[in-house]
Amino acid sequence: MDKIVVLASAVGLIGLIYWFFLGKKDEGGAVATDVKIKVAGGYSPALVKIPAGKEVTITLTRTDPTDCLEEFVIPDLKIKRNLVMNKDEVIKLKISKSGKYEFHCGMSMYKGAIVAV
Ligand SMILES: [Cu+2]
Repeated sequence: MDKIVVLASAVGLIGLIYWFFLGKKDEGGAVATDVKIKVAGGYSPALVKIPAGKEVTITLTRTDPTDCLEEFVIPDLKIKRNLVMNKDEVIKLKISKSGKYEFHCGMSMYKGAIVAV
């Protein structure tokens, strides 16, 4: 009987460890109000988490001369910005409704998303 209890708690603990480490990775990092995204051959990070209902600053820095990356679009928020090479573009926003807001370059080749939680 004791062995079963030990085994059950060991399995439970392993599950908890997996959940803790792997679960977090899937969510794309911690919730932040000051987000920096590098734009070069795509977006890094491509998935950012922000708190819903709070003012958030997103800073985009483009170091890739690819024409199409010049345009940055968040369709659901009606945001469209031109990213000048090596110059920070600051977007301030407040998303009241939690959810996933996708963004992409001018021709939707590169994609990412903002998740408001
Ligand atoms: Cu593109």
